[in-house]
Amino acid sequence: MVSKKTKNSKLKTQNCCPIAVVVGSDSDMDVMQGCIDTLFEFGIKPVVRIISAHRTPQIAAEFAENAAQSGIKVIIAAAGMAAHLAGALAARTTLPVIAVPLISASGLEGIDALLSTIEMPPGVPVATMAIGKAGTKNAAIFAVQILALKDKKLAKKLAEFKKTQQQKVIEKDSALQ
Ligand code: C2R
Repeated sequence: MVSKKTKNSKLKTQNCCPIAVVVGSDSDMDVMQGCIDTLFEFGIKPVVRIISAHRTPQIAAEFAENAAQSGIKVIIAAAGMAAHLAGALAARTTLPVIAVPLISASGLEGIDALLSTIEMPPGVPVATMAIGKAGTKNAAIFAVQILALKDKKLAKKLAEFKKTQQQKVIEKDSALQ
């Protein structure tokens, strides 16, 4: 029998944290903070996990298999080097998976991560963003865009974000004239 407490905490999880940010290593956290900060700007506190398809394959599998049930709607996965994390998660869930290829201290400046992330076989798509910092921010915005399809408040925030972004460029251009 499910106790009232367990039932309530399950419900709580289901209602919170629609976005998960998964990194392959703690060494990815600095750059991925950009993604987390952008989500915060939209009022979203993500679930943040360090999980590796290579080093913790069992945990990666369990995370992906249980993600939808625990209320997650979009997974952002970021890794450097031979970045199989996003693909491995996508293999075990029907949730959309957004990937950010990262530049690792060793490796090939992110090209290694980009190619191992983007070249998914047909049937297991992964939405791959740009390498590094730009990709971390775009992953957050793209995830918000997915959620905004069913969330009018988020859709409004996205429209405001675009407007502000446009305004900033116009102001910089004016300052040059
Ligand atoms: P360490 O700094 O921990 O040695 O990791 C991580 O994302 C990191 O960029 C070096 C790099 O290895 C990456 N990594 C992967 C995976 N797990 C860790 N690409 C994976 O499962 O794909």
